[in-house]
Amino acid sequence: MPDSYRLYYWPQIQGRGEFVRLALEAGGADYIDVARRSGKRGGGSAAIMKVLEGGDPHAPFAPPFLELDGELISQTANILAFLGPRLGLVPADERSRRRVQQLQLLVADFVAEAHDTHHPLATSLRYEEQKPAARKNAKAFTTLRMTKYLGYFERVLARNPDGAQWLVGDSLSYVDLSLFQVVAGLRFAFPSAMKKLEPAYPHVVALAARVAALPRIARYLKSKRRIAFNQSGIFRHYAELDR
Ligand SMILES: N[C@@H](CCC(=O)N[C@@H](CS)C(=O)NCC(=O)O)C(=O)O
Repeated sequence: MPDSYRLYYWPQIQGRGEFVRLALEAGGADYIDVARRSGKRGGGSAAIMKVLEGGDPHAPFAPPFLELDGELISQTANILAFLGPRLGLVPADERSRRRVQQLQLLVADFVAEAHDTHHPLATSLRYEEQKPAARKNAKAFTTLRMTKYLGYFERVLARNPDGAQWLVGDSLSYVDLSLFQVVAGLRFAFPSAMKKLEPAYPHVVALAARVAALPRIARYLKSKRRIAFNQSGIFRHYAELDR
């Protein structure tokens, strides 16, 4: 029996761990969400800290990270590039795989900017300590950056020579799952901005619906394994930032 994948991510939030969870779920992988186990069963944030501070020469800088057969693999996009071929979530040819990864790195940039709307000055400061800057940042994000990123993904889909169903080629890849997650996060964080913007990005909206309807993903989204969006994650809803 091969080992189960062991995912390590903060147990209270979807965060960047969610991009990995979605791939594991869509690929039907056998995995353990280590930190979501009880402390008694070796879970909780302590499980993450134990690895980070345990002295392994390849210990990651931060979660999410994946453990398999004693190897620790970190960086969200890198974890997905590792999982993609194993879980059937990338096309077979190298060129397409590079394109999937390029788009995944763009998702990472998009996610970092979404995070910075509520933490524009410093991640270490509380939101309440950076509210005026957050307002300015969120305004620029919702009017200029969201439109630029969503517009780009819309064009990638519309111009896909294999049809506009998926971002690369003619089948689902991990970056489709990630774009779904970004759309879900933006809907939670900026419902009013998204309501206005969505009609301009019909292919992106359709892709998000297509991913949500995949049988394994639909089951996962209804399950307890899917943590609800909340005010501690990357995507947070502050009404004053969604004007
Ligand atoms: N580039 C990394 C970023 C990892 C990251 O920022 N992890 C956050 C949670 S989403 C964290 O715990 N960071 C701790 C820190 O930066 O000190 C990735 O994509 O995985």
